[in-house]
Amino acid sequence: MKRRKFIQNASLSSLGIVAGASALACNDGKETEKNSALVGTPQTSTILPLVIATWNVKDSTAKAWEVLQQGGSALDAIEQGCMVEEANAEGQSVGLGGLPDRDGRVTLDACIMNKEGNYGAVVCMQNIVHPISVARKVMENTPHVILAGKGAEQFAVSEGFKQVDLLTEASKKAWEKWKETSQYKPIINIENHDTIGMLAIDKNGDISGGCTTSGLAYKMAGRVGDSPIIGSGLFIDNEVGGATATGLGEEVLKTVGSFLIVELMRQGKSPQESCEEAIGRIVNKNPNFKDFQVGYIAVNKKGETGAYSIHEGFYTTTYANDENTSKMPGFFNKKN
Ligand code: SD4
Repeated sequence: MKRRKFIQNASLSSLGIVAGASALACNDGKETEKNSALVGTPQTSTILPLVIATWNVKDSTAKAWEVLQQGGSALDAIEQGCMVEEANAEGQSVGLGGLPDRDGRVTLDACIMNKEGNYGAVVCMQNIVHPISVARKVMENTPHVILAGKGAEQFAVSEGFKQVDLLTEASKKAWEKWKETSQYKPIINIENHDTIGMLAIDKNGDISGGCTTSGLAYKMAGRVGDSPIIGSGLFIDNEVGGATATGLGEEVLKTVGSFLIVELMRQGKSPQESCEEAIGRIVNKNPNFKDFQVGYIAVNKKGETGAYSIHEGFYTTTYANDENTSKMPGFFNKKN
C-alpha cells in the first residue's frame, strides 16, 4: 500500500446525507452561501439508518450498513465495521499491519461510545488485532473506561482474544527505511485506509461511535493520540449527535475537538458549521497549521452530516439510502 501525503490531490467537494428540509431548518431557513459552497448540493435523506466514517473505507461502512439493515444496533454496526479495517493488513494506520513506533512496536489505540454515553478504550495496546472489540469489553465488562499497554493486552487475553504479531513484512520494511534518516516530522502521511472514526445511527435513531488507529507512524514509545480519548477523537451524545476525528492527534487533544463539535450542535449549529468551527479553533491557534492535517466528521440526531479538514485530501465515506459513497469534503487551506 502506497503512502501518500495527507495534503494532496483534491477538489472542493462535499459530504452527502443532509436532509433538505432539516438542513434548512438548521440554518434558520437559509442555506448560507458559505455553506452551500462547502456542502455542495444537499442530498435528501431523512431515512435511517446511516453510517459515516473517516477516509475511504467502503468495506467497513458496508459491513456496518449490513448490521444496521439487519436491525442491529448502532453499537454493533460500529464494532463490526471498524473490525473490517483492523483486520486489513494492507491498511498501515489501523490494526494489523499498522506502522510501528520508532522502536518497531505496533501500538494500537481505540475507543467506543454507546447511546447511553458509556465509553470504553484501550491505549498503547500491542498484539491484539481488534482493539475496538477490546474497548467494547472494557466498557461492558469492567468498572473502568480506559486500559493501557500491558494491562489492556492482559485483559484482552482474559477475554479470549488471541495474541498476534501485528508488524507485517511491509510495515517492517517501511520502518527500516524510515530508520535510515529517523526523521520525525509532524506532517501526517496517510494512505487510502486510515484511522477510522465511525458514527452510526440505527433504525431506532440511536447513535454510537468508535475510533481505532495505530496512531502516528514512528511516534515515540508510549505516545497516545486523540483517537481513544473521550471528547477528543470521539464524542457521542445520543440527544444531540456525534463527532470523530482524524489527523494530528496532539492538536485534536488540545482543543477537545469532538466534544466541541457536539456541544456546538447542541447550541443549534449544523454538523457542517460545527466541524468548520472546530477546525477554525485549531487553525487560529497554530500559525504552522500548513504542516499538519486534522479532519472531522459529525452527525446530528436528524441524520444530517458534516465534514471538514484543514487541507485538501481528507475523505469521508457515507452509507445511507443504499448508497456507499466516498467523497472529499470542504477544507480550510485553499492554497498550499
Ligand atoms: C493519532 N489521530 O494518533 C491519530 C492518527 C490519525 O490520520 O488519525 N491519522 O494522532
